This record gives sequence, structure tokens and C-alpha cells, in this order.
Amino acid sequence: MPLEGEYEPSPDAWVRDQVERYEATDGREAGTLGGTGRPVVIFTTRGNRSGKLRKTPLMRVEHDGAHLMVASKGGAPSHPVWYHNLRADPTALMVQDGADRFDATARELEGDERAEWWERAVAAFPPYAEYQRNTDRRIPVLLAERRTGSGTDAEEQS
Ligand code: F42
Repeated sequence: MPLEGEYEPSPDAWVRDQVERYEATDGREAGTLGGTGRPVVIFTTRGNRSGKLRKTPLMRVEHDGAHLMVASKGGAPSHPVWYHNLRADPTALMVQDGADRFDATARELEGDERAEWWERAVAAFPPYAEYQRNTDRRIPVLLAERRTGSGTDAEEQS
């Protein structure tokens, strides 16, 4: 079941614009973080108070079909709101990676698994290491895993 609800665009214009162009072109436009050439993925979550759908671009950290969500927020002192939304309901999640859209469930990583994925995250986007140095909080990382039965648009149409 795809997530349903009213979409509330991000208050940040650059984020809002990136989501709009990415969705309209399946990531052929606005598929990277401006200036870095590094790819992004769009994650849709549900606001834990408003119930509205929120769309958040994050850097693409993919391995074996799973996508990492790094709650770095540029090294800001507080966690991003989407992190709290997912803690409240880890199944209220949809992923768009290029033309591939699917429902997913998020789980926060700990221990060796976290360390292994953190390395992948820094390889995909080196500034994450600096963001971690610049903040006292431990940056949470969540793994978004495709739910069985949740296919791509193409699979659903066939
Ligand atoms: N952010 C990252 O943390 N990591 C990344 O790798 C990353 C990459 C990236 C690439 C491209 C790009 O355009 C943006 C990128 N960002 C990255 C920024 C990211 O997209 C988010 O903007 C950022 O993580 C901040 O997330 P946020 O959820 O804190 O967003 C704020 C600005 C926001 O939208 N706030 C809303 C608002 O109206 O202020 C609230 C959203 C919300 O869910 N509200 C809840 C609700 O119920 O609706 C209630 C919240 C409450 O508890 O009061």
C-alpha cells in the first residue's frame, strides 16, 4: 500500500525544488546534490503530529537493494524531524531512487552493522565525517528496506 495523505512541501525552498524536479523527471534532473555531482534519493515520511506527508531528499547510500538514511542535517545540534517521524512509525516510508519507487520499513542501526554502513555512507558522501565531528550528537543512521510485495511501478503494471 503506497503512503496516502496530504503532501506538505518542505519549508526550505532548495529542498522543495529538488523534490519537485526529481519527481517530475525520475531523478534525471535534480538527481544530485547541487555542486557535488553525488546522487540523492527521495524519502517520503508521515508527520507524527500533523499526519501530512513529508518528502526528504538524502544522499544515496545503497547496498544490496537497501538504502541508508543518514540523519546528519549538515551537522546541526538536533536530529531532523523526519527521524522522529520514522521512530514514531517506521513503516510510514516510501523511497524513490530514480524511477524506482517502493514502500519500505526503516530500522535504526547499531554496533557492527552501523559501523559497516557508516563507512559506506562516508564513501558515498565524504562530508558526513565532518558533520559527525561538528556535532555532539551521534548521527543516527537508519536502513530503509523494501517491503515484500512492494514492486516498482513497472512491476505493478505488468
Ligand atoms: N539531510 C540530512 O539529514 N542528510 C542528508 O544526507 C541530506 C542530503 C540532502 C540532499 C539534497 C537535499 O536537497 C537535501 C538534503 N538534506 C539532507 C536535507 C534534508 O532533505 C532535510 O531538509 C533535513 O534533513 C531536515 O529535515 P527535517 O525533517 O528536520 O525538515 C525540516 C526543515 C522540516 O521540513 N520541517 C517541517 C516544518 O514544517 O518545519 C516539519 C516536518 C514535520 O514532519 N513535522 C511534523 C508533522 O507532524 O508534520 C511535526 C514535527 C513536530 O514534532 O513538531
